[in-house]
Amino acid sequence: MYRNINKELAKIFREMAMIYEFIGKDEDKFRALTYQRVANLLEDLPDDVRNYLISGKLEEIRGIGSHTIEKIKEYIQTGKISKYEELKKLVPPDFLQLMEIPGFGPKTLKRIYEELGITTKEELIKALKDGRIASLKGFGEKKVKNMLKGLELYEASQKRLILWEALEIGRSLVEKLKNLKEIKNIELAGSLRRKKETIGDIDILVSANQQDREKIINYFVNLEDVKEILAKGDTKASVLIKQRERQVDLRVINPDEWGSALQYFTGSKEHNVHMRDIAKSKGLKVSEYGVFIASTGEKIAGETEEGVYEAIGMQWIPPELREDRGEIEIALEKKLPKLVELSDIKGDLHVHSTWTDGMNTIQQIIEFVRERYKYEYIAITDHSKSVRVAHGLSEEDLLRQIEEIDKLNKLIGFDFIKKGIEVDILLDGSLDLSDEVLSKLDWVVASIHTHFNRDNTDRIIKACENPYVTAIGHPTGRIFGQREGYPVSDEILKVAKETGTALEINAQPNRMDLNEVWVKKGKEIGVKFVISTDSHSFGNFAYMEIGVAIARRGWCTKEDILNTKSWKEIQKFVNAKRKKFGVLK
Ligand code: DGT
Ligand code: CA
Ligand code: CA
Ligand code: ZN
Repeated sequence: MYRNINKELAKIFREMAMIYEFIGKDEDKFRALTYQRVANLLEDLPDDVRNYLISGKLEEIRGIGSHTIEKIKEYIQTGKISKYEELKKLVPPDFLQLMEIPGFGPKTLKRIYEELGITTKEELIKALKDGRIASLKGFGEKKVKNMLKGLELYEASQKRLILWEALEIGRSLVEKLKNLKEIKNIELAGSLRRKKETIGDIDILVSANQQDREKIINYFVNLEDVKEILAKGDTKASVLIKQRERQVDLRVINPDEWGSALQYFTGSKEHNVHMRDIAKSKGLKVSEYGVFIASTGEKIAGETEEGVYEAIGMQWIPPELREDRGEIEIALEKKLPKLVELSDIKGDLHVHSTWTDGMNTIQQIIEFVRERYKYEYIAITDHSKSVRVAHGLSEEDLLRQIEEIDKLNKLIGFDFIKKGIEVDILLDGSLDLSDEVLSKLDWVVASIHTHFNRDNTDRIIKACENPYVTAIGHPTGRIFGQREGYPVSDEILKVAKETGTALEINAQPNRMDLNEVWVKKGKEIGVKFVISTDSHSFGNFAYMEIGVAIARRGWCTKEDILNTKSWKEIQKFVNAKRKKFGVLK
C-alpha cells in the first residue's frame, strides 16, 4: 500500500532541525545540521525507506547514523518519534509552521519570542504591524516589510497546491482506489489532468456499475488519508485529506458515460462552455452524460472522449490545451500541433553535483540516471564562484571538473556527461567566469541569483549576447511561496531568438520558470527551449514531467524543445551561435 513515509519522516527531521536551531545552544547547532541533512536524504530516496531498512542499505548511506535509524524504526513501528514529541514542546505551536517562511527563520523567531514574549501567529502579525518588531535591534522597517511580504506569499501559496505536490497526492489516492476491482476506469480530472501550475482541489473520476457505487464511495471516505468528510451522496463524495488539508472530489459514473464525464470534469469550465456553444450551433447537446441530437434526444457519443470530440466535428484535444485559448477553433480545422511528450526527452541539461550544492557525485549521478532513464546525455552544470552559499566553482575548479568528466566518460565509453556550468549573471550583466574557460564547455546555462528587486531585462539580454551562453536558466526568477519573479520584459524572447540562445523551462516544482504564458509567446516567435530539472538530487530527475507539462500547455511540439534532439543536433545549435558571434569558424 502506497504511503509517502519518506516525506513524512523528512518533515519531522526538518522540524527537529529547526527546533534545535530555535533552542540555539552551541551543541544543538550540530544536531540541527545533521537532521537537516537527514531530511534532505530521506526526501530524496528514490524508494520507500522501509525497503532500505529491510535490505540493510540504510546503514550504508553516508549521513544516516544509528541514532537516526532508531528514530526511523520507531516511526515505522509506532507512527511517532518520542524525541520529536519532546522537542515540539519547547516551541510555541504556531512557530513550527512559521519557521518555513523566508524571513522567519528559527533565530529570528527565537528573538521575537524571547524579547517580546510573543507565542502566536496572531500576536506576531500584530507586532509586525505596530512597529514592535521593527524596533528590535538589527530588525528595522525593511526586514519587517520583507517578513510581511513573505507571510503574504506563504499564505497565498497555501490556498492552492503546486502541480507536483498535487500529482503526488492525486496519484497515491488513485493507486489506493485501484485496489477495488469494481472500478472499471479511473482518472484524475479537473485542473490536475490539465496539469495547471497550481491546483485548487483534486478531482478523481471513476466508472463502475450502479450496484458498486456505494462500496466505492464508502471505501474512499474511509481511507486513512481522510481527515473530514465534507459531502457524501450516491454518485459523489468530497473529503478533506490530512495532507495539506486539501479537498478531494470523487465522482462515480456509469461505464457508458466515461468519455463524456471525463471530458466534462476535466474542464476547464471555459473550454466546456465554448465547446457546448459549438455543439449547439450544430444541433447537438453535450453534457456529462453524452452527446445527443437536440431534436430527437438520440445519444450519439459518450463512451470515449475521442468519440465526444468527434461527434462535434473536432479532433481530440490534449487536456493541457483545454483552456479556451484557441484550441477549439484549431481542433475544428483538425490542425492541432502534436505536443511534445515526456518520452521525447533525450537528456537533462541542468544538473548539480557535490562539486557545488548537489547531493551526489558525478559518478553516482551517472549510475543513477543510466539505470533509470533512457537518456543519451546529461550536462553537469554546477554553480560558479559568486554563488558562495553553494560553494561555486572558480575557473580552476571547473578545469579540474572537466578533467574528471573526461575520465568518467572514458569509463563509459562515450561522452555521456556533457561539460557544463550554471554561470552566474552578475549585476552588470557580465558573467562570473571568463570566456576562455566557458569556451571549453559543451553547455552553458546563465542564471540570475541576486538582485531580484530590479528589472533584470538588461542583464539577461547581455548574457544572451555572450557567444558561449547556450541557455538562460530559470529566466524570471519566481519561486512559489517565496518570491515573485523579478520584473523582466518579453524583449528577452526576441533577443533569445536573435542570438540563438535557448530559454530554460526549469522544472523544479516550486519554480516552473518559464511558465506556460511565456513559453507560448516564445514559441510563437520561434524561440528554442530546453526543459531541465535543475536536479540537486536523485529524486529531482523525475521533475522532467513537470517541465514537459509546461511545454505542452505552451503548445510546444518536439521541434521547439532542444533536448528532444540528439547531441549532434544540439551541438549544431551551440556552434551556430558561436559562428554568428565570430568565435568559431
Ligand atoms: P481548480 O480545482 O480550481 O484547480 O480547477 P478545476 O478546473 O479542477 O475546477 P473544479 O474542481 O471546480 O471543477 C472540475 C471540473 O468540472 C472543471 O474543470 C470543469 C467542470 N465544472 C465544474 N463546474 C462547472 C460548471 O459550472 N460548468 C461547467 N461547464 N463545467 C464545470
Ligand atoms: Ca479541481
Ligand atoms: Ca472539484
Ligand atoms: Zn541550477
